[in-house]
Amino acid sequence: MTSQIINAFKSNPSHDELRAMDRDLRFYPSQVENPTTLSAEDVAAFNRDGYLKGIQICDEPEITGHRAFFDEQLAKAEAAGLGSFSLSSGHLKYAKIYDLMHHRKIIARVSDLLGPEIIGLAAHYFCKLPNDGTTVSWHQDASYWPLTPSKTVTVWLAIDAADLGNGCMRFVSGSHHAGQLEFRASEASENNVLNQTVEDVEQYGSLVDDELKAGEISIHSDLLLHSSHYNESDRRRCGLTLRYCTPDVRAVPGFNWEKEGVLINCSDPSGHWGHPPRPERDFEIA
Ligand SMILES: O=C(O)CCC(=O)C(=O)O
Repeated sequence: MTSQIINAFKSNPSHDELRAMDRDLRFYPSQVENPTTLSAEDVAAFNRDGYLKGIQICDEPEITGHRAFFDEQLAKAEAAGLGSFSLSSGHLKYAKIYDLMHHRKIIARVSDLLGPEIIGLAAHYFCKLPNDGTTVSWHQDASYWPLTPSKTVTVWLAIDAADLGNGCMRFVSGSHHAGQLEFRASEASENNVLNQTVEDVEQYGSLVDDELKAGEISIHSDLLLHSSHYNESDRRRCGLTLRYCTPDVRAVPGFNWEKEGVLINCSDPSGHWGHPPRPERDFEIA
């Protein structure tokens, strides 16, 4: 079974390409003064710690529907010989994920951090099967992405409940203030589904477990150090990552990331973002 990630348009830069890129990778605190759904304390906590967690978005019937949808897509991916991490660029392939990216309650929270005008950038399932041995090594998202400046947040929607036993995410609180950190190529023994590893992360802050009930989200800054350990349980751990940035962010040419950005509550006079439409029919895995 391959863990190949199937994007729509974009490609992922190599470590050398990333190191050669001129990007502004420093934390831009949220400037939102009158949040509507988060509290002013939540916004201050996000600026201080780099994350928020335990925000309920979907009730039981709603998340059960999203889980059933994922079950179906996972079965098709597995039948095609693909792994549980392969379902990427989901907002361009499935109307259900495009609609989730536009979910009223999610957009309200993200707008309380980024401001009312946002770009829906990416949607990717991170699904650890029971005891599947995969990990996600310590990293900063901004390090991987050909984007500048670093004004992107990730919403991680728990499709299944996530806890320490099945490999929930862990954060290093406050590490987003440290700027971009040196990383090395991950070793095969790490079983990392990605490919960067930052060492000695405890020096940047205290570790926090991102335990979530199904239907809850966490939101983290693209500069926050995070990871997740093996799923040592007999329960699946699936989360849908939804990435959002402000419209002034630019995708570095050559990797087509701009083609996947959807305008949400904004126009784009510069024509930078591709603004792909809501998919009319579901993507068929070949
Ligand atoms: O789901 C995980 O374990 C890691 C997800 C992650 O690295 C991310 O959302 O950036």
